Amino acid sequence: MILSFRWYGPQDPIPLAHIRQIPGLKNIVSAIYTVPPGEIWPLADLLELKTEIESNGLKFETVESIPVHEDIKLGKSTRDQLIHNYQESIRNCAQAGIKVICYNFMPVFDWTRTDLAHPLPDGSTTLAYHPSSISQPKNLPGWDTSYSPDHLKSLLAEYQQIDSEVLWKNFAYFLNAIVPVAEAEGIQLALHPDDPPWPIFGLPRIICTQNDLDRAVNIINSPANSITLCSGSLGCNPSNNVPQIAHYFGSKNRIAFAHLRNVKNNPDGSFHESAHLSSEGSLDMAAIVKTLAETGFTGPCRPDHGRAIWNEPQPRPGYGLYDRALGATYINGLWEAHQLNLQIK
Ligand code: DNO
Repeated sequence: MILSFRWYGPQDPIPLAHIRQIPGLKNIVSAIYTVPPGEIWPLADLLELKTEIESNGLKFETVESIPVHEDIKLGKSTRDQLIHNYQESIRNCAQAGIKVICYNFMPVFDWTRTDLAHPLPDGSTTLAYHPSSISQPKNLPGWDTSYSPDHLKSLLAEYQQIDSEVLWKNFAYFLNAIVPVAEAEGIQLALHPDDPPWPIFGLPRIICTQNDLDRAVNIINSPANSITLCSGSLGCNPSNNVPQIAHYFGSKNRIAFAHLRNVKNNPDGSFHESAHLSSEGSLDMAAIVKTLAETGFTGPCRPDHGRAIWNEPQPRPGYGLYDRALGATYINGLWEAHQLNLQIK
């Protein structure tokens, strides 16, 4: 496991020098945020980012995410040019030393919450989701892509024609074009599950369960076609057994990237993102890390969203330094314990 941390590039208020002070932290997960979705990520931009990260004593080997243009998901005639551009971005990433590229196939919206500052009893705030408050589509500040109200309206109208099987078909078309390129370039693509893992605003969501992930990795049976094990995204549906999912894909060697965070699920279908510690939420984080250790996971792993604590300003909700750093040290502890355990066995 390579302990990693997401950083939003030079515009991120968190200095790389501070991230480096997290014990055991070696790698940065980042992206080119200045290029619109669908366009080629220039090699020069990737190299510039890499140089900045390396000059702070860290490595840049994981990209999260190269956004997939909506025309690809919609299967429009423009998709071939856009897929060609995606292939070029993969090639440029490989030239810059990237080994893992995370991406998702969620129509229009990336991760979605209804409350960005849900108060917890300890005085911290966190991201939360309540089914009854999910009415109006809104762009969230943490997303890599956001749309103007008019663009959003026309996109939602276009998706009226797309059901989940059409989306699967368009996804397979995309994978068939990009996986061979990734494979040739020595890159692992890491499909991120949908968050939350159910349809929202009447839009289909197809990467929600172990079966969905399995269908995806079987479209092309190659380690280049792997997944991101995101405990929080999968875990907010209590019927997803995250340790079991980790075991299933870990044993097949198809987990290229791990996002570790905890969620507290409530009987009414609402959830909030708790502190990483198992006892704070609904997920058995120790079991998840143990499974990754036992199945020989060697890829990048990052703490995911954190709460807002110690009055830290969070221009990007969930992506402050303090609570994610606590999450990182917790992951370190779990990992060390399991490594020790494996040696003793
Ligand atoms: C949430 C993240 C997601 C993730 C993308 C991957 O904070 O885990 O935004 O980056 O869905 O493509």
